Amino acid sequence: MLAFYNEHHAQHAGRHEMFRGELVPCFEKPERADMVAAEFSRRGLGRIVTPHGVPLVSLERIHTPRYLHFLRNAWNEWVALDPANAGKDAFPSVWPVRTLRDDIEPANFAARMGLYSMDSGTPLTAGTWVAAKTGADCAVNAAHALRRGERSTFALTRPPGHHAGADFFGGYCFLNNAALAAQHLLDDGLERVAILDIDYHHGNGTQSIFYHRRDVLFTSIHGDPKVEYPFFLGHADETGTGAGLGFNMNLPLPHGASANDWFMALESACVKIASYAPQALVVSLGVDIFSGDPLSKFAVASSDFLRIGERISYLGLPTVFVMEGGYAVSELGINVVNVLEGFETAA
Ligand code: SP5
Ligand code: ZN
Repeated sequence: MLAFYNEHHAQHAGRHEMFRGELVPCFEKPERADMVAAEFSRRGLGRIVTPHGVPLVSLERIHTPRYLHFLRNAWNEWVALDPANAGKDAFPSVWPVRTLRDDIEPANFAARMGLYSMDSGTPLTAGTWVAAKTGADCAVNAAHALRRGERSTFALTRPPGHHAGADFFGGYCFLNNAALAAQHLLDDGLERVAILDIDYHHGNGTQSIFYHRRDVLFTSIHGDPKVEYPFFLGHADETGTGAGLGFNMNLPLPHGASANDWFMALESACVKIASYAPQALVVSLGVDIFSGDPLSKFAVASSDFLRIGERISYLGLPTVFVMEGGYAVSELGINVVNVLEGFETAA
């Protein structure tokens, strides 16, 4: 399996995130990718290569130009407000919720932070743009390599991507790597691509990007949004709209769901994917479903991740794995690479 990795991910290193009225250390940190790269190499699963930089027009296939413009310049604007800001992470504090207008872009920086975000748990830092862009490069390169004949590829990226929408960041995500990979596969000639999102949190950004489309099937297994982040999307009755009706499947599970509950949901997702007959699969590979994860409440064991990879492999599809969440850092490499090894062994 060919893996794409860029050391610039480490330039996105938030100091803190907002949680229950306090700033706590970020869960989403550079060591995460280092752990996965080390384990991938240790098991000899394949080569790790540096991606080529993709043009901004590739990102504009998924993200709006005004959002990309904002993201690229946000840190400079933040520091321009006050040179002392260079030592602090930037957070949003005001949002255009129902009844407020989001069609006029404010001049004020804090207002634009709110316009282009969904939560206060996602710090924007000096290196955020570079890290997110080189991460997106990994995802697009991984999709491209699949079209050149690889059976499976791995975008070893952070920050993650599946909460990011066409024009907003949040949930530690800035650019939607899985959506960019899926779109690249379509732009390179495929007609139907399926996405399987196994991160503990619903991939609200990915769902929203493809909700009205039938050329991408989105399937997701996640904590029930009645009790879990991102709270405002991910219910079972969200099945797509317009031409996209029937091409979105959510499988929410309650807190405390067992590995068996989870594998039953995976079976439903795989049946749906097989019936769609896609030409390729993109897996949003979050391993925060792990029993030891500090953010989540499912009970999937490290050894179960091998079985997850096996089941995905039986779909028999060219597959791009894109790294998402997973915050039990010392087990992160083992859990992610177990999925990849299970896939490769069954292939
Ligand atoms: C990609 C991804 O997995 N994003 C997850 C974003 C979750 N943000 C909400 C975090 C809530 C923090 N809860 C702290 C619990 C400490 N015991
Ligand atoms: Zn997650």
